[in-house]
Amino acid sequence: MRLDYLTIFPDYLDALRLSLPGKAVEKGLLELHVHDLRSWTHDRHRTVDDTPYGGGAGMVLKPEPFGEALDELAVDGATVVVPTPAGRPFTQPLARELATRERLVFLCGRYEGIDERIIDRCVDEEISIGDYVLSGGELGAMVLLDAVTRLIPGVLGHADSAVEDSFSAGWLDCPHYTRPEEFDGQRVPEVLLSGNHERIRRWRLKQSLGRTWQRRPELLEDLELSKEQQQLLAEYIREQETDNH
Ligand code: 9D3
Repeated sequence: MRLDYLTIFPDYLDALRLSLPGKAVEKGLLELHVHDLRSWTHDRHRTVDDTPYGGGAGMVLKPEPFGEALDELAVDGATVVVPTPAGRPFTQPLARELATRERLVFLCGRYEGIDERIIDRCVDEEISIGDYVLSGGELGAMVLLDAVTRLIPGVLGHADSAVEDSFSAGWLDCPHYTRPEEFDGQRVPEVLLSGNHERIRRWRLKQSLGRTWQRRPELLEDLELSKEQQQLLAEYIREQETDNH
């Protein structure tokens, strides 16, 4: 997989080299190219932005530098992605879809955004990472990049298999504990010390389903629970109700 990244803050992306996508690059599973948008300007001040037609506050990123950059970078059926708060909500299924593409090009917006003619002509996906306001597209693109690259086969080790993950299953993760058995008067749940793998599996599944029911009930609506899963969730809810009385 090859990823290209167009930004006016190329240094921002250095953090990626330290993390999972960086490891994928070292392993030769991923090519990561960060480009300074100003390389495709021709004036003395390397201008990338201008005032908006129609007036109003802020600046808009000019179309020409993106246009010229994409003439070079968006070849061979590359998918062009713009992180934007007005985009399609990012989810694990969308991450899986992007992970099937051989080439992705991310355009990072700043100020009020990118001239819409670039979006109309060159962009395949506009994606939002959530309903809050960031100051630019770089962090959004880094989030997309991280979620996508960890799905490339070979990027994750066995211990951290993407298959077993929370959200891959469609529900939240169970709680985790490590030594010591007692910390500040709080004991690790007894079942986890029992060595009974079947009991442990059922406890973890029950915690996952129970937490999802408490914290993200809308996730359960999209799931077809097995008989066992329904039973464990019913137990969790019943225990919760007894606790509250
Ligand atoms: C001040 C301009 N805002 C008017 C309502 C619009 C706006 C434009 C650009 C707000 C934020 C941004 C910068 N954010 C991103 O580029 C961004 C983003 C986000 O802010 N939230 C969630 N996902 C994303 S992906 C890119």
